[in-house]
Amino acid sequence: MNPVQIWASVSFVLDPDPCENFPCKSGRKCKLNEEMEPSCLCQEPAQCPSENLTELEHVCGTDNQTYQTSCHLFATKCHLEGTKKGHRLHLDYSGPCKFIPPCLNTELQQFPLRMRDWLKNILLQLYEHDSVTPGLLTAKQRARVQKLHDSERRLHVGSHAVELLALDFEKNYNLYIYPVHWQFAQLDQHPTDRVLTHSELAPLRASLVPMEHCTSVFFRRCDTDRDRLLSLREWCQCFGLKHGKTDRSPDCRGLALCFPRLLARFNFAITLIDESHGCANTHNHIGKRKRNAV
Ligand SMILES: [Ca+2]
Ligand SMILES: [Ca+2]
Repeated sequence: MNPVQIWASVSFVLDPDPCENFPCKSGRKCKLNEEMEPSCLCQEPAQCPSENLTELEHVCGTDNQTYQTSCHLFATKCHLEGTKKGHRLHLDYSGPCKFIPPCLNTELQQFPLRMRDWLKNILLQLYEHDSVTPGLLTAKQRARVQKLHDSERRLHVGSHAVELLALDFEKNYNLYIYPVHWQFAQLDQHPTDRVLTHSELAPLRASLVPMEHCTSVFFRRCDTDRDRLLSLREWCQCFGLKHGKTDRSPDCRGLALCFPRLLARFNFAITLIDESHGCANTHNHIGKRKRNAV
């Protein structure tokens, strides 16, 4: 190799791709212009991965159209930028579009009861997996969940009538505080400011809507000041936590990566946590859905 070749190969090593550390919003890809400067341009939907897809990767848009993947949806949205249609197009929920039945008032009242219990069970599952594969929880989180895990009073995982869930919340109120705060912290990461934007809430909402038809109405009602943001206070009030218990700092950790793969139904829970993100795969049958509970 002559000196010029050596210089050229060294330069190549020293000059990383400018696009490498140039993040783009969903639906856009980094491209270099003639001056070799990076910028984010709309991705072509046809260039999104489209082989070996399963229904799990399909998403339903707010235009009630099924898109092969979220990449296809956001690429389409990007190309519609500046139009009313583009402004209104969002990811509504995971999976192909389907009929979502209206949420009855009785169902809406029961929703937080079942969701609180589900959050508690998700944390307990993480705790058990963390005992086998450490790293899922921080030491502080582990200490908090251990109290919950070791509590003799706690309602064990199972299929419970809403009346029992309500009674348990009254009796063991303190056991539900941390799971509610923990879930908020998982979502509040872009940025971590004690407020959830539509896109921060999306991983939870999009996964739950196809299985829990009250999800959208529930979160819409939580936003009591109607500023399209969910503050920690609104979140806690929505889950029935008392005033004065909503200012404790949630214990935050980067488990958000796991979250988009987490699918669950409150009374018949399945969690799928992608191993590629450093989490374990979990399948847990929490209990059959009680027909009289919905
Ligand atoms: Ca936030
Ligand atoms: Ca609000």
